[in-house]
Amino acid sequence: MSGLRIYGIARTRAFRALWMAEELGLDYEHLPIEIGDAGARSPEFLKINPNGRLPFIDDNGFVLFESLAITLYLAKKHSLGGLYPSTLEDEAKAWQWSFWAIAEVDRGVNIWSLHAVRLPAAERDPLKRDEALKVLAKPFKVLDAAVAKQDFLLGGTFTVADLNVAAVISRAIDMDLSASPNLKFWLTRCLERPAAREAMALKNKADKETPPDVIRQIVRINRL
Ligand SMILES: N[C@@H](CCC(=O)N[C@@H](CS)C(=O)NCC(=O)O)C(=O)O
Repeated sequence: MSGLRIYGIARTRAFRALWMAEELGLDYEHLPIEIGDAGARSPEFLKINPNGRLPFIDDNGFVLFESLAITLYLAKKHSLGGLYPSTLEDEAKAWQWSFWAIAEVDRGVNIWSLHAVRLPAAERDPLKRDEALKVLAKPFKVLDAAVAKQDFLLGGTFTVADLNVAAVISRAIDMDLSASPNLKFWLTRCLERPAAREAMALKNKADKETPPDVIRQIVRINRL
């Protein structure tokens, strides 16, 4: 065992950390705890992550929260010059795309997936779904252009920049992406990687096993 523990059921943003751990071939422990009072907000886990949110990791006593900080940390620790760029400029680009994903598309994709796919059909709000699509249209054009002439965000090879952005928008794979064909091919390329498939299998299983009340709780807690 590498001493790395990843906390959070794979349906949550823990998926991002799991995908990275799989890319790196790490021998990690996955603790698939739930959101809310029975899980991340219980006194036991609030002691580790006072935010009460998922994911967080404990890497041999080093605790870290924020999903994309976790992926950047793991990539730099285990794959400097590989998944993690070795030049100052490419490192900055990886941060750029990671912050961009959180700021520009994370919430929109989440709202879209809840109101297009994950909530029971009768409880989906088409206005929220359509508004999310409007919010996503411009940033998706930016991403589409970024991968129009190169296979990956930093050039010819897959890096943590691709993993972070693709993981944040992974649920958009169920969207009609015909207006962003380059984005669609790039996202498919990223999600077809063996490590992504492993993590997606965990996520899909968790999705299937999630009761509607938990989905309702997600909508309520985060006002989505
Ligand atoms: N920016 C944080 C967001 C963490 C977050 O909101 N996690 C969700 C699960 S995907 C959560 O724990 N929600 C339940 C809650 O806030 O109680 C990250 O990327 O790690």
